Amino acid sequence: MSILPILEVPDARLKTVSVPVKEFDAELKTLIEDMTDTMYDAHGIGLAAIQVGVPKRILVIDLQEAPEGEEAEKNPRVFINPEILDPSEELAGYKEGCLSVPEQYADVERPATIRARWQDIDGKTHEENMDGLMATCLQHEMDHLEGILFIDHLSRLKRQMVLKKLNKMRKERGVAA
Ligand code: GNR
Ligand code: NI
Repeated sequence: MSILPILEVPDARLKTVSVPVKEFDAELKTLIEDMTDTMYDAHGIGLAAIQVGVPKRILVIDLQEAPEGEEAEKNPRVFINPEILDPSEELAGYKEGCLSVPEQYADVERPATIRARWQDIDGKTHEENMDGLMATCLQHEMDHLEGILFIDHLSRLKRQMVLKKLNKMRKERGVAA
C-alpha cells in the first residue's frame, strides 16, 4: 500500500481533462488501492485519480456514514469511466470541501438526484439512482475528471476569498511548522 501526495491549488495538473480507462489490469488495481489508502489517510470521502496526478477517469468514494459515536466501517466504492444520466431539475445545496483546496468550505448547488452509470474494477457496467450526499459527492468527483474544482462554481469574488483564506492558512502553518 502507498499513500500518494495530493495535488493542491494552484497546481495546473488539476485542470487536466482525464482520459477513459481502457485496460482493466493489475496496474489499475494497484492504483485504486493506493487511491483508497490516500483517501482514508487524508480523511476525505472521495478522491479522483487526477488529485494524485493520474489523468484517468477513476474515482473512489466512501461516505463513511456511521451512527453517532461509532466508527464507520470501511466500504470504498470504485467508479471507472462514470457518466451522469438524467440529472434532476431540482437542485440541492451542500457545503463542499476538497482535498485539493484544503480546509476551505463553500456552498455549491447541484442537481439533487442523478442516475449514474460506471464500470467496476473488472470492467463490468453498473447503473444506480443516487441522491443526498452520494449524488453531491459523485458530481464533485466527476467535475475533477473535467478539470473543474468546486470553487469554479462560485462567483469570482467568493473564489478569491476562499483562495486568500487558503494562502493565509498556509502562511501561518509555514511559520508554525
Ligand atoms: O472529503 C471531501 N468532502 C466533501 C464534502 C462535500 C462535498 C464533496 C466532498 S469531496 C471531498 C474529497 C475530495 O476532494 N474529493 O475530490
Ligand atoms: Ni475534490
